Amino acid sequence: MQLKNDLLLRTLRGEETERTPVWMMRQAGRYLPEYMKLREKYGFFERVQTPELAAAITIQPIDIIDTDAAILFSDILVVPQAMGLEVQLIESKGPILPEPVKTENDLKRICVPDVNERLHYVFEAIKLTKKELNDRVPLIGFAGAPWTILCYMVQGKGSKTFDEAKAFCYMQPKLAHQLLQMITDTTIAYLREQVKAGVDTIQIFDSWGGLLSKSDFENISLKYIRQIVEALKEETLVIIFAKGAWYSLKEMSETGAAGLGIDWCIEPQTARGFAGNNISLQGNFDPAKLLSPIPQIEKEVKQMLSGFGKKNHVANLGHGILPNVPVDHAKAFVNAVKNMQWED
Ligand code: 1CP
Repeated sequence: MQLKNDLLLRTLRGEETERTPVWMMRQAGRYLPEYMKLREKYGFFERVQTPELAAAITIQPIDIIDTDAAILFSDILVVPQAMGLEVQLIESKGPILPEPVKTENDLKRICVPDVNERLHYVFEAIKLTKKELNDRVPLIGFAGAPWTILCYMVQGKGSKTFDEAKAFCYMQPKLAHQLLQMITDTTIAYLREQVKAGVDTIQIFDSWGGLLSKSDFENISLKYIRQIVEALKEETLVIIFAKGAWYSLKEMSETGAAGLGIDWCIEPQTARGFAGNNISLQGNFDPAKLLSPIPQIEKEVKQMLSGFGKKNHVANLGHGILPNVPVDHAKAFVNAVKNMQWED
């Protein structure tokens, strides 16, 4: 079936489009009252593992905010869960992995699973979402980058620095690379099945990539992201979002990815200079700026779009939307992108 709105896919292919496509990272989530209603009734993993609930939550922002793409409601932590680690989600506190990986013995507790056995609910949610979206907009699948997944598997919880995860990589490099390779192999199989189930494009979230120096990012993160892109680039369009890792945009642009996400700490022109002209850039509105008055949002969206130019840009935030953003501010952001008047 032909998508009614394929602006995102055409932009990622490098084609010229009528206007800039727009979606928001974490657009299915806590700032939406409709999400909060389901959150009161069902636990986090119940929402993730029940295809009907995951599909309904995925489609909420399409109905309410009218973004140009849907992103599957799931979480990057379903991968460590499928590999054999317990993952809990504590309300308003975030994820906890009570038995993190610290030693060689711990590594024996985890495996590269059969994704069809352990993550079938994701593929069912994708099929159902595609059906219910009825070709309105493309569906984005995703996974965490191996380094970001290792952060949680080793640290056992969220962190500002992920110092224990870093120490694990620096002090036990052989073990760290074994773990990174296991995550990579699982992720490749997982994303392949997402594509088979019907996602139109995929994003790799390396939320903690920017915590590493350039050389560590290359060795611990990009090396594995490259394997994932290599394995999938013939089958789908791949977006890499490595938050804060602006210093490696050039190297990321050479992986075969179709798009690169950037955050608000780099200017569009500077990012373009690093990434070259043959790739789309995605971003980079400061999520906290959605808290400012609507006229201010509208003004800054115009500035952002002018900075990126008409072609090869997917408008987005520079990281996930915050839970305290008013819904009409999120709408104003999306509408400002849609209503952009270019002066030729
Ligand atoms: O209702 C709740 O309180 C749960 C909050 C929540 C939500 C809505 C979590 C727990 N995960 C999600 C969904 C989610 N997670 C999506 C859905 C699709 C979307 O609308 O975008 C996606 C893409 C993710 C990906 C994810 N999970 C990332 C990468 C993106 C990012 O924001 O950097 C990360 C780092 C996670 C881990 C995670 N899961 C949940 C939380 C609160 C966190 C972050 C924990 C931390 O701060 O370390």
